[in-house]
Amino acid sequence: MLDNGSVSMSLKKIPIFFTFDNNYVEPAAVAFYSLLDKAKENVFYEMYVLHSDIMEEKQKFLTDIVHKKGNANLTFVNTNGFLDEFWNNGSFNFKSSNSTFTVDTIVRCFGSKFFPQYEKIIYSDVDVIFTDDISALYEIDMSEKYLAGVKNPFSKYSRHELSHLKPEHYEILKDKYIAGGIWVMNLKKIRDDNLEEKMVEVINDKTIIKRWNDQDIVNIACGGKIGFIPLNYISYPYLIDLLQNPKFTSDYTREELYNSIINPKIIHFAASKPWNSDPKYSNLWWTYFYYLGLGKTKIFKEMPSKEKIKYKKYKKLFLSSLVVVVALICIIIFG
Ligand SMILES: [Mn+2]
Repeated sequence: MLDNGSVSMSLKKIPIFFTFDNNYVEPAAVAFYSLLDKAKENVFYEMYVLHSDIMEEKQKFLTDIVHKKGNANLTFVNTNGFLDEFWNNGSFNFKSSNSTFTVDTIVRCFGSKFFPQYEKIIYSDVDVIFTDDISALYEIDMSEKYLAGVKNPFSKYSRHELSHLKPEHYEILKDKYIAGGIWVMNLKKIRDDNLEEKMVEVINDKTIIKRWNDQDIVNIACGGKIGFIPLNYISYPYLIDLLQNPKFTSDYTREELYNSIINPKIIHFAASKPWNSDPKYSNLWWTYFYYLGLGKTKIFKEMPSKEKIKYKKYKKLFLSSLVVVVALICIIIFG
């Protein structure tokens, strides 16, 4: 029977995967809920988590959140042992100022190994809040490209960001280096050209410094066969402050930079996280956190609380005033 003139919208099934460890389950819950909450009505996500240690009860907890929204499936894929042969070869940068890199960080480069059923997939970090539907990502033209991502808006301004690259890699990547956070992966082309082998070569090559780990691996291996997605798919909370600096330059136009803040699709807490610092949009993140009834876990315990950060500031101020006072007393006494 005809549906009386109403156009039935066909359901768009979109595969998307995430990689994180047991400590990141709570941030992942915020990310998952916001993704599904902002999804258009005709979008259904096939969600996957590649992991090595997420506990059963936490898997159930995330699955319940996804089922409550009803517009997605969630599957956990255990990756234990996958990277054993080269994980401890010392070529990774395990710590940055705000985050720790785990085996799960590198696994995300190898989506093609875990999802033979797909020709294309979206990858996303979980230190994010989705603030809009992102299904248009799945439609972008990927021909001749291995990966599409957001071009790093800071590499022109902070030249040291790419200073670790070998000259031959820098030459190819200086205008093309994509950030982590959100990627569209052309799994078919990655498999057809055996990019996986190239990535393993990059990992094993001790002369290649992997300062940004997963990002360096894919950027170097792809050799510039990369597509770009708009900057509002990674709205950086601290970009607005940088824009106030007259010396700030970027490959993006002023309009694109501001648009990424005014119309964000994904807010990415790439540097400071709401749980260890107080970046912009932290309130929105904590609102999701409390709404979902999330509890504190290891990452929250290890990170300094807001109070401790404030206390540290005052301690510094106190100590520097003390030095000044002592210096003044010395000048008075000893002339
Ligand atoms: Mn991130």
